[in-house]
Amino acid sequence: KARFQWEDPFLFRDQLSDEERLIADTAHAYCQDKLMPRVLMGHRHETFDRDIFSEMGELGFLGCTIEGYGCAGLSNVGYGLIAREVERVDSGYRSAMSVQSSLVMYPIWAYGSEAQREKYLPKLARGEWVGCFGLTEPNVGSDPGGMLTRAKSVDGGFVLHGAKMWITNSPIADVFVVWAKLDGDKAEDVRGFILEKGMKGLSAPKIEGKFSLRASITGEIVMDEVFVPAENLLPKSGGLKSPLGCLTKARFGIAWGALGAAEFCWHAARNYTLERKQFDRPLAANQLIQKKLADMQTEIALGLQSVLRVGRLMDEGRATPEMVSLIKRNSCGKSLDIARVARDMHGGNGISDEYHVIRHVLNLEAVNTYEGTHDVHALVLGRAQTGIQAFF
Ligand code: TGC
Ligand code: FAD
Repeated sequence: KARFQWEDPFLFRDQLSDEERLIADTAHAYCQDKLMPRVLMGHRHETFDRDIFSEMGELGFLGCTIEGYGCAGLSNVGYGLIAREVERVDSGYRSAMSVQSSLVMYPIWAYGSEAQREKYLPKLARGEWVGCFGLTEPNVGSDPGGMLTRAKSVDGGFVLHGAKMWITNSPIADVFVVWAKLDGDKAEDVRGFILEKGMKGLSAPKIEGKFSLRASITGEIVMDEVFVPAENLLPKSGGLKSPLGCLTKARFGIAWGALGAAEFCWHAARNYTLERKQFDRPLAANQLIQKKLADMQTEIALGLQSVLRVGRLMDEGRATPEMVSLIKRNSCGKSLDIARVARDMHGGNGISDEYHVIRHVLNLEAVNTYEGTHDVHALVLGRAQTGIQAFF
């Protein structure tokens, strides 16, 4: 007789291959043994442990879908499973990993020359170098086509001038994938450049005082007439579709990751309300509490089916950016709701970082905003079904 598994209602794990289950278990063990013990202090004191990159590199987590160049060559589902386990601990650690993988290694692999791939990918895969991705600017967020950063052609290369804002990993980055407009003001003029730490005129000050993703380091990228040699242009980049193509990869990982954070909050709420007694009985004995747990279980179970489906389609080359907008938006919005409700179910203890739920609430606020806000993805989906552009 089939038995209902409350923690895995649709037998999600059964839908994975043996290799995928091994990936998930390996990632789970690393995250619980090595990341979980660091996160409380990392979040409380706003510090990021640089060793995490080397550890993730050793396990093959970085750029894991790339074949060759020292990368693991996993499926997109494999990448999603890792993101889910990392974000079960903290969205900031998943951020650090997804930027390196999807926003730095992917564009170098997809738009770079063979020489660039060989120079950068193995070191990024080992976590020997840290990368960051500069698209957003102080005055340009949801509308990256309006970027002000310019690249001017000069003898032997380009001179880049401008500023990027809210850049994950930038203060500790060795490699900067930066998007700028070359020779014009149209979206078609957008090109990708690889900058390196130490280039004259390049700096990356840390942004202090974040109340979200505190265990991940975020900064600016300031480019004051930075000379970038011609060989550092990503030769196959061209147009806004190049950075947006990277975002599709990263958003896919976020869609998986956010559900990992939600799962943590759901399990924490269940455990807490089973143990805590008020009015002489466990909180979990109340109908209101059970309804909240049922809602969490439902959204997470449905969400996992959706990310797995899009992952399989991506592995078959049949996924579209709109599918990824749908799951990014759904996972982030639902996970944020779940984390907020779980925080409430913990009562006063819910605001203590020792219970971890408030940290997930704070993190998911940023996760719901970056890589395309919840509403921007609604507009993407609205445009796709009505044919009407509602951004402007
Ligand atoms: P639009 O006309 O829609 O598109 C321009 C060209 O790009 C193509 N395209 C895509 N290609 C691949 N993937 C996607 N997701 C794509 N979306 C669009 C499109 O087909 C077109 O190609 P072509 O050949 O016709 O030129 O462009 P638009 O200017 O109307 O903008 C649309 C919009 C608003 C959806 C887009 O600009 C957008 O996504 N805005 C949100 C910005 C964003 O997500 N920024 C993220 C910055 S990075 C970040 O947050 C990292 S946090 C990571 C972490 O720490 O984990
Ligand atoms: P805005 O675009 O100013 O949006 C503000 C509000 O207006 C939002 O609610 C939005 O939904 C709404 N809005 C915007 N346009 C419309 C419209 N047409 N119709 C209706 N509503 C609209 N960027 C990078 O390039 N690299 C990184 O590594 C990176 N890391 C990040 C890390 C963190 C912690 C954070 C917070 C951000 C990061 N970002 C990064 C930037 C992120 O992608 C942007 O914050 C995001 O795209 C939103 O842009 P914005 O903040 O300028 O908001």
